[in-house]
Amino acid sequence: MRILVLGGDGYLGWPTAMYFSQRDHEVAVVDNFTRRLMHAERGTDSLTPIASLHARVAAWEEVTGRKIQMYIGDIKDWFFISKVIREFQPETIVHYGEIPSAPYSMIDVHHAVRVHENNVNGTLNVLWAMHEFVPEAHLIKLGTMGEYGTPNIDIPEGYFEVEYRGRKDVLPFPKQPGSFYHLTKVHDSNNIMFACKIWNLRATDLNQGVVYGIETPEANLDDRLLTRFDYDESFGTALNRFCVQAVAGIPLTVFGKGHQTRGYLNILDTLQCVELTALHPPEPGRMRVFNQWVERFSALELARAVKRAAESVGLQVRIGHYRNPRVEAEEHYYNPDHNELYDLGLKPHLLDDTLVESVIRRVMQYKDRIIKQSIVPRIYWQKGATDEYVEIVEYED
Ligand code: NAD
Ligand code: USQ
Repeated sequence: MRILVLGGDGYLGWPTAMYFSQRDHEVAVVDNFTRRLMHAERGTDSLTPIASLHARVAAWEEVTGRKIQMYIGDIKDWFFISKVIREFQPETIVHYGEIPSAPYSMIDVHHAVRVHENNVNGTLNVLWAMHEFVPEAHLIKLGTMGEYGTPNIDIPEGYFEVEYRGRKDVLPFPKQPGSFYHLTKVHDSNNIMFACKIWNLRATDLNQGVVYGIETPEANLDDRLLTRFDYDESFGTALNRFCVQAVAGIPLTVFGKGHQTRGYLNILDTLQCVELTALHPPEPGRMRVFNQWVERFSALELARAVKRAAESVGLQVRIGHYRNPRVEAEEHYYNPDHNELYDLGLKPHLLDDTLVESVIRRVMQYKDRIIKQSIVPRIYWQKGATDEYVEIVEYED
């Protein structure tokens, strides 16, 4: 299959490109290094030392004899992305190429607008380019479980049957996202749904939970192939951050009571889910939706899991309850479906089996690279950007 990975220099995009390349697919990546530039803007960096995309692609060829094509440019630029899609003629487009951070989108108006322009306009370009140049292709779009928010009822996979005033219909499940970033994903979903309907396109919206982990079999072939691993206040997701905090001796930053619950998955399962989705394309004309997560944890449960795992390798860990910088429900019901990918054959990796060996030990390997001042959050949902750090309200122990 010819597979185009948008955002192929990113945390998930680079491992995905290698994964498909290793399985004999013809792979090309697109990136404009937005993520690297945002780190430069915030004074932060990946924990893992990541090689340039050019060096990674060269190392991949050296180690495996396989080629990954590169297109450097901006998905927001119609002339660039339409040319790439016209030339490469992908059968599958895996679209990771967006700004993925909720806190970054909440810094101020400029960041909120930037994230909207980047994500929503980029995806619109991809849809138009598919319509014009590859109408048979399958778009696999990375959305987020955060599109749904935390309603007080079960969450289906995209659609549900509803009865209202005596009439029934199957409708998109209501969305109540929790940041301007999450809102861009809702706007994308609506645009994709509309494009599928009017142009008979083929698309799967993967509502992914929070991803953790560093290692994949392909990245483990050579350290030049490692993917990025972020832990800072803008780009670090909860579990990855907690692991770095445990190693750095900083109290784990549980926000508020810590009962906010989300779906999580190992990066290995992201790769599996995207592959299963690619191998089983949907019929054209209706956007398919999968909820992509494996295990459900509250922030506090995650912190306790990290504490247990880190203490098993001799680290001392404290859990701090920080004043919550976000506006979010700290106590809520959370029961989303996730059967579709299991029905296609997903074999999940579980947190307790992978945490020490494939995450904490790797973090320990790079502990000298930890930038401590970028760990504790300063981005507030209510007040906008501030230089004050969020303080610890109490310790868990
Ligand atoms: P990432 O920032 O590491 O990767 C995104 C890549 O896209 C970056 O390399 C960036 O430079 C590139 N990019 C962004 N805008 C671009 C543009 N306009 N033109 C060209 N390249 C552009 O993020 P990630 O963690 O790998 O996430 C990938 C996707 O998965 C995102 O859409 C994110 O919203 C979604 N997602 C991630 C997670 C997670 O926990 N990591 C969970 C759910 C959904
Ligand atoms: N949290 C803490 N402490 C921290 C960081 C986070 O308690 O130090 C809490 C947050 O308040 C939140 C939960 O943990 O309730 C998850 O936060 P997160 O930063 O791990 O994840 P989030 O901001 O939701 O975003 C991440 C990715 C994003 C993806 C999303 C999936 O950055 O790209 O879309 O996870 S989901 O959460 O399912 O929407």
